[in-house]
Amino acid sequence: MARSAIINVMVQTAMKAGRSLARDFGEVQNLQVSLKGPGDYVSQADRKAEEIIYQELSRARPGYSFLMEERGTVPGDDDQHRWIVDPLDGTTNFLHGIPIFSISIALERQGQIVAGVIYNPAMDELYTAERGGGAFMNDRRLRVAGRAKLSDAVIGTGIPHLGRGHHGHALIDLRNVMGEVAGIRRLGSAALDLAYVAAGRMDGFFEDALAPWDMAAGILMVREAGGFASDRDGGQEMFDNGTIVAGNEQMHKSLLKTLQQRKG
Ligand code: 2AM
Ligand code: CA
Repeated sequence: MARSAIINVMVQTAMKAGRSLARDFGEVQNLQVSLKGPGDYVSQADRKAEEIIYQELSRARPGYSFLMEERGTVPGDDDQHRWIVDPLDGTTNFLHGIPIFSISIALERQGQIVAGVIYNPAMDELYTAERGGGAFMNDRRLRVAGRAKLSDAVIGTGIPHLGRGHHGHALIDLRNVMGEVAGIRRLGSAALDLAYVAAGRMDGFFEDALAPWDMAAGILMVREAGGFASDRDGGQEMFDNGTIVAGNEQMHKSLLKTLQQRKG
């Protein structure tokens, strides 16, 4: 399958940062757990990956602005284009030697996500999507799962990082959804959760308190695989309110309805 120039740039970048993460992940698995633990080491791995991505993308497309997890906003001369980057999504998994983490890179043009790449270096799974061009995993075309009933569905979610004792809302959502579905999965990388929905591995996904870099590439991935993604009110303010609900058309609708049982 021929990839477009922009997807090529994003793939090369994600693979390069992925090699760096994979090396550091190997080390994490070998690290003696010292008093400090591998935490500092992991934030270094994170920053190193972000630096690679920043350098590669700035060189390939000078002037584009950035929104990155570690650096935050980096303005550019080109006000039409913005990279939205998470250099390491699934940090807690990475820290614990669990191979479920990813690099997420999205490109926004005039406020619209037009390309997305999500790469899990530990499993060597590369997800790509371009607006209007479909979604792929390692060049295989992706399609969201076809299940229509919530009772048959495996649904992914995440527990928002709000600190101990602040999970009341998440627990209510979880109870409401668990009452209706076949199973719940909690992977720990929102970008990969969305890629898994695109790949039909999970029938849907919902989470609150996410940042744009956790979901930008994944939203496009789901849509280009024929699915739907919105905020929990059914609107398109995911980046503003940090909520997301995704799945095939029926699943997305049913999940929205189930989540509406919690008001406020
Ligand atoms: P991260 O690994 O890049 O931090 C898991 O439910 C999802 O929540 C992951 O995508 C994770 O991204 C994200 N997340 C958001 N805020 C977080 C925080 N403060 N600590 C850890 N994960 C966070
Ligand atoms: Ca993240």
